[in-house]
Amino acid sequence: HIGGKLSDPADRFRGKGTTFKAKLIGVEDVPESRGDQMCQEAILKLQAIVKASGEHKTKIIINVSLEGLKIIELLTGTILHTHPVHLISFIARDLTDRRAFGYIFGVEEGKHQFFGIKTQKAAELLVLALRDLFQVVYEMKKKEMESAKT
Ligand code: I3P
Repeated sequence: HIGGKLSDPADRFRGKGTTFKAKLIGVEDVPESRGDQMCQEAILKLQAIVKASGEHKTKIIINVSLEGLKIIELLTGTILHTHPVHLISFIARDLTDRRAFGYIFGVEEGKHQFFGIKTQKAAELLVLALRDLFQVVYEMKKKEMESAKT
């Protein structure tokens, strides 16, 4: 807060945004756009599938910016998924694993996908960053609408 100037919560998400190290547990089609229990079941199922396969989860970088969420393969730098904020309908912590969470992405009308993620540190850090991002994007939209009115 140099010179008493308050930092803008949007700053963290501008430009390249902020990144988190994680692993992709898996992706699954789900019937609804939201629901805590549905997400908990989906993540447990994906964890079980990975475990049974004996394979390592893909290491990823999650980039969080005003553009939304990008899932980037750590080893190759390939962008595996791009998820704009307005198409993310739900975020759920995994109550059985402090390093896991998931979110629902709206692929198209009536088609929803659940992304299960295991973070390197506490999942809460990424979940809170996403909440902040949603708030920031909401405030920006609101300001845009207000200035369009006048
Ligand atoms: C690993 C261990 C790690 C896990 C890793 C497993 O099994 O469970 O905690 O990483 O997953 O292989 P082991 O102890 O038998 O070596 P995460 O905690 O990040 O899930 P991975 O192989 O999918 O990376």
